[in-house]
Amino acid sequence: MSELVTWAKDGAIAVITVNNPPVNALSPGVPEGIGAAVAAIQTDDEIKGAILIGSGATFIAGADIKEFGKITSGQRREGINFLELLLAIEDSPKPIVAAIHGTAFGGGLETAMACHYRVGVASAQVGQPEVNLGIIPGAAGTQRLPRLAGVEKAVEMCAFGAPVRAKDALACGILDRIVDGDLLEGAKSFLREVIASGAAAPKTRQRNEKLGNAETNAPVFAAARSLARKTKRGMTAPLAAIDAVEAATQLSFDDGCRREAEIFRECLFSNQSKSLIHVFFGEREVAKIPGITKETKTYDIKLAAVVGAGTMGGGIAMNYANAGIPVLLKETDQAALDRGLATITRNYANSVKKGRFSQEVMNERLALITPTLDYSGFDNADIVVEAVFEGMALKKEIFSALDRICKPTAILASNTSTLDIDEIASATSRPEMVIGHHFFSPANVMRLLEIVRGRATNLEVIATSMALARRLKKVGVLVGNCRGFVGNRMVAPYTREAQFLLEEGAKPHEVDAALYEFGMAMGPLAMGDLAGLDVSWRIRQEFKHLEKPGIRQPLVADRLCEMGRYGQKTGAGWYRYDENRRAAPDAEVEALIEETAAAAGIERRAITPEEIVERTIYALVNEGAMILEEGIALRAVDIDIIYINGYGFPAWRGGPMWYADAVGLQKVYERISEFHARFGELWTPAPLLKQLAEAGKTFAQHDKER
Ligand code: 3H9
Repeated sequence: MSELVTWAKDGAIAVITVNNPPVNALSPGVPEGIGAAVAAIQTDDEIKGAILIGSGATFIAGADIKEFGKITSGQRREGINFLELLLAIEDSPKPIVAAIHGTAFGGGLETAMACHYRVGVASAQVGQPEVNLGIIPGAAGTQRLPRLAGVEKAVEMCAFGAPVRAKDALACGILDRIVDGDLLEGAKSFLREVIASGAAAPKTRQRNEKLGNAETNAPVFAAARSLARKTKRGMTAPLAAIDAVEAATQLSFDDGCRREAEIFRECLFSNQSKSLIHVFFGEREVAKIPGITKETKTYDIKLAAVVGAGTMGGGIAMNYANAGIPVLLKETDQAALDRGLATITRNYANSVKKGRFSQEVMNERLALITPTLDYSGFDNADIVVEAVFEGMALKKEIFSALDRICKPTAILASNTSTLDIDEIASATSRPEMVIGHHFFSPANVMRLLEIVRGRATNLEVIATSMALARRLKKVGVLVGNCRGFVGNRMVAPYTREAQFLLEEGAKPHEVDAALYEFGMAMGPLAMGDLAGLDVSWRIRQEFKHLEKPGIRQPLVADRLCEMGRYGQKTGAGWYRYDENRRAAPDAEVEALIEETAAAAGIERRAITPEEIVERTIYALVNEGAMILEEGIALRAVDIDIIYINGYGFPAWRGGPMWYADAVGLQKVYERISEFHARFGELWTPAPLLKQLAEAGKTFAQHDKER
C-alpha cells in the first residue's frame, strides 16, 4: 500500500489515514491507497467498520489542482476517475465514517459523502469550492450533496463555493455529529454505536427523499441562476454547477453522474478554468520572496498605530481591529477624529445589520481602537501606518516625528499610493525600517496590500509585512519603489486612454460599458468618480513638473475638478449622481468634452467597444511589461494578482498579463505597434513585450524561466 494512505486496526475498527501534506489532496496514489484499504478491510472478519481520517492539519482538501493542468495540456492522458473509488466506499458492507477536521473541500467532501456517516470537530468546514477554479464538482458532488443536504443547500454550495461551518453542516444533514475533544476517539465511539445498532450502512446515492419535485425546485434554480448572473457576472462555472445539481433532480444517480462528468470536462478545458487555476496558484506564489525563508526573523506585532483617521486611515485601523490587534488612531483635530470614528462605527453597524457579526463582536472591535490627538502610546507601537493625504512635505514631517518617538524595532509604514518611499525614509534615521503598505479603498474590504520595498528596507521588515498581510486577511504583494508602484503606475495609462477615447468621440458611459462588459468590476470613469477625482488631481499637481512638454495629456479631468465635480462625494463627476449615488450620463460633461476636444483640434469619430477594450487593457499590459522588466514586480503573476484584488480585474480572465498571453503576445504587440504609429511616444512598445512576442513566448513562460 502507498505511504500516502495507511491503515491500522484497533479491535473491530480500522482507521484509514490519508497522509499527503500539506492538505491531503487526492494526488495520484491517494485514491488508489484509499481504495486498497477499503478492499483490504473487507477480507478481515474481525473488522466491523472503518474510519477515514486525514493526518496533519486537515481532512482531504480536494483533488490535486496541479493535476488539472497536466490533463488539459495533454501531459496526463487519462482523466481523474474518482467515481469508481467512491462507489467502492459506498458499497462497502462495513460502515465507513469520515472523520473531518480542517477542511473537507471539493473531492474531499465528495469522498466524505460517499462514506456512510460523517462526523467532524466544531472548527471543521465543508464545501464545494470548485467554481472558484472555474470548474464544478466532478466526483458526484452535485449528485450526492442534494441527496444529503437538500437541493437549495446543494445549489448554494456548488454554485457559489462558500465554505460551510460544522454547525451548519450538521443542521443541513451533511454531518451526523459534531465531536467534542479528540476527533479520532469521537469517531470511534460514533462507529461503535453504529456497529452495535446493526443497521445496514446507508448509501447516499440511494437517499432520494430530499430531492424535491419539479414544482418546488423550479424557483430554487431560477433564484440561484439570477443570483449567479449578478454576483458571479461573466463566470460560466456557477451556472454550469446549477445545471448539474438540476440534473440530480431530473435523472437517475448514474445518468446524473454522466451529465456532471460532461459539464465538468467542458469547464475544465475552458479558458476560465485555466485562468482561475492560475489565480489560485498565483495568490500563493506572490508570498514567495527571494531571500526570505521560514528562518527569516519577523517582528512581533502586538500594537499598531495609524496616523490619519480619514477614509484610508479609518479603514486601515478597522483591519487591525478585525484581526484582534489593538490600534491607536491619531488625528490632528477633534472634529476630524470624531468624523473618522463615526465612519468606523457606521461601517461596523452596517455589518451587524447585515448579520456578518454580532453587536458583541462590533463592541470588541471598537474597543481595540484607541483614538488620540497626539503621539501618546506611539512609543510602544510595533508598527505605525501613516495614512495622511498625498503630500511629500507632510509625510516627511510625520516620519521625522515617528523616528523620534517610536522604538527602534518599530516598522514605519506609509500608505502612500504614489510617492517615493526612499524619499519618505530619508526623513528618518532608520530607512531600513521604512516600507510602503499601500491599502486599497475601501481598506476594510479590498483584499490587496501592495508592500513597497524601499532601497534600504530590510528583509525582516518585508517578511513581517508579508506575514502581517495574511493576518489581516489580505493578499500581500511585494513591489518595488517607483511612481505609483505597480497598481497605480499601470492605472495611469489605463485611465489616460479612457479619457483620450472620450476626447476622440466616445461617451463616458460607452467607455465604462465596454470595460464592464469585458468583466471589470466597474469602468475607469465610474472608478474615478468613486475614488474621488480630486485625489488624482492633487497627484497630477504634485507631479506636474515631471510632465514632458509636447506629450498629450488628458484635458477634461482637471476641468471637472475646477468645476468642483469631484465624483460621487460631490454628487457629480464624469456622471451626475442622485441621492442614492445612482449614476446618470450628464449632458453638461458631454458638451464639455466636445468643446475641449474641438479647442484642442482633436478629430472626433465613432469608437467601437473593441477599440475601447484594446486601448485601455493593452495600455495596462504594455506598462505591466515595463514594470516586469524593471523588476518593480517580481513576476507577471504578481501583476495579475494586484489587478484582480485591487482594481476589479475579472479573476476569470486571470489578470492583465495572463489575458495578454491568452490573446497572444504577437497580436497584442502588433496592435500596440499600430497605436504607436498612430498616437506616438506614449505607445512605445515595452522591449520585453517585443522580445517575448518575437520569440513566440508568453509572460507565464517568462515567469517560469526567471
Ligand atoms: C476538486 O476537488 C475537484 C473534485 O470535484 C474532483 C474532480 C474530479 N491541490 O492555501 P494554502 C497547496 S478541485 C494542490 O497556503 P491554507 C497550495 O498551493 C479542488 N495543491 O494553505 C500551497 O502550496 P505551496 C477543490 C493544493 O492552510 C499549500 O497547499 N479544493 C491544494 O491557507 C498550502 O495551501 C479546493 O479548491 C489542492 N487542492 O489553506 C481547496 N490545496 O505551499 C483549495 C492547497 O507550495 N485549497 N494546495 O504554496 C484551499 O482552499 C486552501 O489551500 C486550504 C488550506 C483551505 C485547504
